[in-house]
Amino acid sequence: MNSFVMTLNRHILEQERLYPQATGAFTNLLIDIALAAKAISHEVNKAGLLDIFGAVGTQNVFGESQQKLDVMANDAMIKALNFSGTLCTMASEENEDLIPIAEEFPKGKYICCFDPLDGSSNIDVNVSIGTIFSIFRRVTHEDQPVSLQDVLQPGYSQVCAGYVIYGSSTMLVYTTGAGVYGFTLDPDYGSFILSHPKIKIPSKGKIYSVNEGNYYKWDEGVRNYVNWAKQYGGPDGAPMTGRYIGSLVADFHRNLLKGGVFLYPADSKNKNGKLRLMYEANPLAFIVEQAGGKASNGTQRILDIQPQELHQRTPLIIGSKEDVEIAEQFVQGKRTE
Ligand code: AHM
Ligand code: MG
Repeated sequence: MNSFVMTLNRHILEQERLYPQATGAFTNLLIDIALAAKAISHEVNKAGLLDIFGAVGTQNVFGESQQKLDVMANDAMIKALNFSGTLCTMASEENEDLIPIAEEFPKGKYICCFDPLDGSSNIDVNVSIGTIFSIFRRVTHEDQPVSLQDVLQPGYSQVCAGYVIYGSSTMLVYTTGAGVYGFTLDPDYGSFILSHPKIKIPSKGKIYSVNEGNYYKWDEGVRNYVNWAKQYGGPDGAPMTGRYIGSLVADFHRNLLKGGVFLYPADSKNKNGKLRLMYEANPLAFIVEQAGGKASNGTQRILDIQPQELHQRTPLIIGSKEDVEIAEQFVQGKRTE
């Protein structure tokens, strides 16, 4: 490998050196998340073999019991984060309550919220899925027992957020508030290599991404926006292009690089939308803002929402700045066409 290759570890170290008071704890935390991501990536790549080597719940040819991938991904994250010695607690989309750090490990001042395997309903059909994470610093004193108050912080307090996409290659994208950086996993070396420095989302895109099967359950404002987007929303008043994978990380990643808007609005069935504030909306909102984009629930900036509960849902409109602003106008009834 040539010495100019910027690996994720080097990049994190370099960023941390910008802060003389840094202790290295944060570096360890991100390195451990990357380690879990590699383990998950490895398992995701083998997912199709489950049908050949045995179904979930049975043993494989080596006598090992098969685990559902989302359970495996959750375990991998919990194990890696326990070990890092940098957290005081963690929260996963898969666990109802906060996950304490195991007795035997040292504790730190950070909190990590994560969705271990988002879009897992897509595993069976070989569609890209992802892991999303969000990191906060605790607000109570380190001598106190950690509480829910430490976790329920608005998104603007995040110190880091990122996601891993298990796609045609595996990529890790993260921000610490100083720009967005994307790394591609080199399967030969097992290293994440900087492939997308300083990612910026175009200020206006031509892609709209939404589950239109919900059309008749939406409010009029959302319907008006989507009707407008498919007629006039693109460059020079041309129609926008529809793209919907149904896997948030994949839909978001495409829009981040190409521009456009992703919506999961509230509907008559899901009054607060479907996606989770702490595990999905907040981390992606931090990333999109760092890339020059926007994220809103229709009336409020996602990062300003004060969470009330761990698994709170929120409507989400996220992507290119102009596209999100136009969608907000429709949702708020300020525009109908
Ligand atoms: P999950 O966390 O249970 O995997 O659900 C989240 C997923 C997102 O990846 C995706 O954006 C959304 O659900 C798709 O929902 P729908 O199938 O209703 O369009
Ligand atoms: Mg999810």
